[in-house]
Amino acid sequence: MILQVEVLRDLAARVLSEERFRHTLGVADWAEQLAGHHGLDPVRARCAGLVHDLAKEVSLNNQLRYARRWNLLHYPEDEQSPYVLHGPVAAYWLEHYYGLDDAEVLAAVENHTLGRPGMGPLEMLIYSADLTERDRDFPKVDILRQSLYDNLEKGTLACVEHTLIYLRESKRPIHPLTQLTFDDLQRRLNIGTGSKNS
Ligand code: DGI
Ligand code: FE
Ligand code: FE
Repeated sequence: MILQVEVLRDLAARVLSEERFRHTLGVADWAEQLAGHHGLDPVRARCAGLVHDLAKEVSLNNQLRYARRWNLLHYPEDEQSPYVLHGPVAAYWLEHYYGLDDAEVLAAVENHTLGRPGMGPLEMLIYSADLTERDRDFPKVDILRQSLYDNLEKGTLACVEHTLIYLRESKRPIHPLTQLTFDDLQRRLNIGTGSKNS
């Protein structure tokens, strides 16, 4: 499949509820805008935004079934919190059933919920745009938006930190990848600053 905005938009419109599609357009617009600002490819950013939640409305049972069949389970937490699986399931689906062959877009879809250590710019962009698109409304969201505009890496670190705090406060289990992503971004940002923590 060629990376074509119209095709992916139609696919998302067909698969998703109205509400989820609206969120999807919010992520696509914001990711595209941030990409342009930071010198990244806006078309890839828009495409990844359009399909990031493609598997979100598949029942959790079926997500688990697909994840088992396609060997997408890597941590015990994946089965304990199966709502973290919709990114990997969507990426597998897009690659193997729709022939999407853009590795960066696939990785951005795969890792948009938990991140991973060593995230590339498009992965950071989609992870962060997902949390801060125009319909998201929580006290710190404008600070996160500004931070992402100023510096994508620092802004993403702030987004992961926000997720960690939210999970702790709501007493939900923290997936190891979320913590690893946070540690990795912190370490990367410390390199070259002379910090003794690096
Ligand atoms: O699919 P969206 O709702 O647009 O957003 P998302 O893909 O970021 O999923 C958000 C959900 O994922 C939200 O309920 C919090 C959850 N989540 C993110 N990181 C972790 C997590 N849940 C657990 N248990 N552990 C995590 O580390
Ligand atoms: Fe999602
Ligand atoms: Fe989303």
